[in-house]
Amino acid sequence: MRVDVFTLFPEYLDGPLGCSLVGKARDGGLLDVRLHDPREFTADRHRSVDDAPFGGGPGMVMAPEPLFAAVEAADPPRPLLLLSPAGERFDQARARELAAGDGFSLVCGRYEGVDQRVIEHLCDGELSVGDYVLAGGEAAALVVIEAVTRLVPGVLGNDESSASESFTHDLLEEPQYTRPAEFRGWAVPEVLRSGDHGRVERWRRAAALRRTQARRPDLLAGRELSAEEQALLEEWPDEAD
Ligand code: JF5
Repeated sequence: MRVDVFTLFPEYLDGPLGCSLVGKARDGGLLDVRLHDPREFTADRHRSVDDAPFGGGPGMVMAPEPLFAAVEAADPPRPLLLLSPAGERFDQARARELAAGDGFSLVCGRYEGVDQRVIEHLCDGELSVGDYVLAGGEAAALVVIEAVTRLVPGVLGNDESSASESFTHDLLEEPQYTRPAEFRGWAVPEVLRSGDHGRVERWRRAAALRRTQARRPDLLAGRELSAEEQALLEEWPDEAD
């Protein structure tokens, strides 16, 4: 998987992209991340990457020339996506789509915005990681890269562990516990220590379902609970949290 990132602050991304799961995927040759700085494609004495908006108003707009030049020099994998609050929401389904290809690229917006011709004639689309405004697209790019990387085949030690997780079956995760069985008087649910694997699995599914109903009903909206799911909720009526 190749991921090219166009950013005025490559040093902002260097640290996080060298750590943890993403760093290991890069070291293992499963992920090839390339950072490109549009400032290196400026021609003027001041190396300007932004300019005042036509029509007036506060702030600066990222100019098209350095971004076009950086992208044309890199010939990056497509789709080329701009991170911006105006984009389509990035979610697990989008992460799966990007992980299924062999690469994609990200443009990190900065300042008050990006010249519209970059959006219309250079990028293939716009992605948002949520309804808030960041100082720039860099933190959003990290979100996208990490969510996609963990779905790349071979990246997780256990190929099942990403697939078996909640968002793949559109439920939240059930609560998790480890030792000790009792901590400061708070006991781990008895069923998890029962050794009855069938009962444990049913408890987990009931707990995931209850938690999703309580916290994220939007994830269940538009679908009926199956007869089996209704039976699970009746088997464990008190697992709401
Ligand atoms: C940005 C103009 C880009 O703020 C974001 C963002 C929020 N959700 N997803 C991305 O990106 C930076 C700010 C202003 C363009």
